[in-house]
Amino acid sequence: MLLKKTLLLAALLTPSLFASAHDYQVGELQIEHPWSRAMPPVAPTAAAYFVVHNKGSEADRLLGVQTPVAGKAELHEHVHADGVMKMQQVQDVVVPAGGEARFEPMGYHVMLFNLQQQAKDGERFPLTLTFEKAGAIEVEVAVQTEAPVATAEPATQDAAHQH
Ligand SMILES: [Cu+2]
Repeated sequence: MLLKKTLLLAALLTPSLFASAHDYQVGELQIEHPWSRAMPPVAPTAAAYFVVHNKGSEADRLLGVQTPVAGKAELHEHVHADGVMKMQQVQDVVVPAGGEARFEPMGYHVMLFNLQQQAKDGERFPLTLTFEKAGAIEVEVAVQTEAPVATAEPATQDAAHQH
């Protein structure tokens, strides 16, 4: 009886506790665990995050993003201006040779506007990333309530802004 209960509990908890990391490969680039924080149904926008690793010897650039679930998708960064945090659009984001570009809370992010509807925890939606050299790749963005462990705590706010 107790065993049954334990197994059921484990089954219920598994999806959120061990949300599987997923990643994608395009050319020399690896896109690690695209995710988005679950938002209230009425929220007009959402943000998507991931890490792009570049194993190549040349820098690449993320030029743009597209998704069928939003009317508009932009590349954004957070900046300090007069002691206030705000975000603004950027035209592209460099992925240095042998390095990475991190899209994470309080840093670079993909901003989604005019959502047809908010995705729920556990759902996924497609996002196409277009790179200057590696080309385009469609990834699935996992919607979750918590930030993945790797990106949950940027060392400090300042460190998160040294892009
Ligand atoms: Cu933004």
